[in-house]
Amino acid sequence: MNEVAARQDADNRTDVDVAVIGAGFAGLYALHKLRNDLGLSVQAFEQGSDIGGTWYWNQYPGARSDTEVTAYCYSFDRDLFDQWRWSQRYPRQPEILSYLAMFADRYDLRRSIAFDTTVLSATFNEQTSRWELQTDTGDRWTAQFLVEGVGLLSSTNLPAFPGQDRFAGEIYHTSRWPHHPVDFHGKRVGVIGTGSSGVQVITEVAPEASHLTVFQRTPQYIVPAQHGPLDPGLLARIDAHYDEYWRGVLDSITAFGFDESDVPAATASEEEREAVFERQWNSGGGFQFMFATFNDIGTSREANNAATAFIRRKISQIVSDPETAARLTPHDLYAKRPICCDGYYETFNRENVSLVDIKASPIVQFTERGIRTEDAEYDLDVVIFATGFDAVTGNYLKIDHRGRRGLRLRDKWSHRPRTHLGLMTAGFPNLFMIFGPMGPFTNQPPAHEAQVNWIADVVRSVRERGMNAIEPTQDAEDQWIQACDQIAYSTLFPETNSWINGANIPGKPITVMFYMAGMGSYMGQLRDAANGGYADFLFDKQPVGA
Ligand code: NA7
Repeated sequence: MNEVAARQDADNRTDVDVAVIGAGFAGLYALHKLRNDLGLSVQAFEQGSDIGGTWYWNQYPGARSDTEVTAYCYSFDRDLFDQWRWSQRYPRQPEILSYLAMFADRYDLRRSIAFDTTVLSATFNEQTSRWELQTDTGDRWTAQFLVEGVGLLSSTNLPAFPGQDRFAGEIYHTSRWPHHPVDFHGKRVGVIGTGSSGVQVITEVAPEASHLTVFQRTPQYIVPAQHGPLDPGLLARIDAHYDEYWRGVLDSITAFGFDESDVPAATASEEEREAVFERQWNSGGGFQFMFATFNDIGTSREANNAATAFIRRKISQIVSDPETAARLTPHDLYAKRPICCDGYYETFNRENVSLVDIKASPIVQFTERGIRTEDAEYDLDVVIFATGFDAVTGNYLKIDHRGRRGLRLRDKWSHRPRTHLGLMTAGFPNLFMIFGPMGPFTNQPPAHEAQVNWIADVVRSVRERGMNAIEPTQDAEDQWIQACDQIAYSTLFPETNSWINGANIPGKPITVMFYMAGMGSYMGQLRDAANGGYADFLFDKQPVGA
């Protein structure tokens, strides 16, 4: 379809139909769908100097997807899927970035993206029913629809330790990694953080550094990825049943593309459980370990205990020094975002790697020479922060959103984020959040695609009805939040602290932030909303307040 051109208004602002924020997996697809399929005028804004989002920023050594790549890609274009050949099961960051670059070129997306541009504020004008955007480059735009793909895990958490400025060495954060190689040869490296990013960077840097000191606050359950070539059998199955494969992805709980278990652990004997866990350990994958072994690891204490006991035994078998093994061993529930990484525990058998328990002996300060904890000082040349993100809400709240009657999103969400379907929030008409708070807890690319397709249908519907705006009713939003809470509290996830519930950021409200009933159920909710004629939404013909 031919796209509509942008217009310049009397106040020197550029008017478009849709503004998209973010040029990662989500934003790129939104730009393609709305501009190339719907023929709308679309302008995208991206903070980075190039496309990629997460894969642009997270260029740290060892960065790779831990979703099997056949489900970590776009599905809507069969030719694209067939033409692009992934090299391995869990591709490294450069390969994923190349894939996204190819995608941007294939659909001629770059010309509609303003790079090095941060959207500072988005204000809904009730007289015109349009969003007015202010960027850090001084440009002003207006758009009828605002679609944000700003990243679930993009707003960096960089703790400030006393004395950090005095440190004479280099400091990096995994998610703001420089776009040039960093040499660790002969260097004493410290890593703070042992989440998904930490375990990848630790495993990769250990063989290079002269010494690696890992500052661990909370140990995590880490299973092998069993990285390797793509399974030709899986590729052949997808090739023969392409649509069925993707239907299966969207019908599943995790949207990861593997067969999820329907067997409760309680129905298996101890020997059977052991055999199932061992098989999964050997075939790899974090989400697989949680969801392909039994169907109740995340909901039943007994099943959870069986899984954690197995992983604890593995740690003690792999790690030769019993004291180090004990420090690496978690004792809480297995109810965080599951992690996989090859060779992680083995890394602690290296002569040049040591583990510091900073819960027992917290970091007191940085010195000129390194890090001082309560009971020791560590001389370092490089410190890598792998301390994660102000996840889920962080990037939304960085933009000063103002909805109806000047309502600020920061105020509306001061106690917790509130959305309907994880996509829209009452009082902020025509604002769509891709993978926004209270959305599904799943593999992202298939979920992005489903959500953007839904958004495109809504946009079409608003226009076909001759309306100006749409937003969820307060009632629908309240019910969605209630449902999300009910579902989450029927699982074990709220019982552990992590970025999933906001507990990783001091002062952030600890609350449910996901719809945890699975992708299949979520797809049903999206379908119901559309098939019901968006009965839970208010359409607006007149500009609000006119
Ligand atoms: P995570 O999973 O949030 O991990 C962050 C790690 O950093 C974790 O071990 C934290 O310990 C640690 N951390 C955070 N703040 C501090 C301070 N102030 N002092 C010491 N240690 C700290 O982030 P990742 O980047 O690894 O992964 C995030 C997601 O990105 C991942 O789940 C994938 O979905 C992709 P804690 O556990 O809080 O004690």
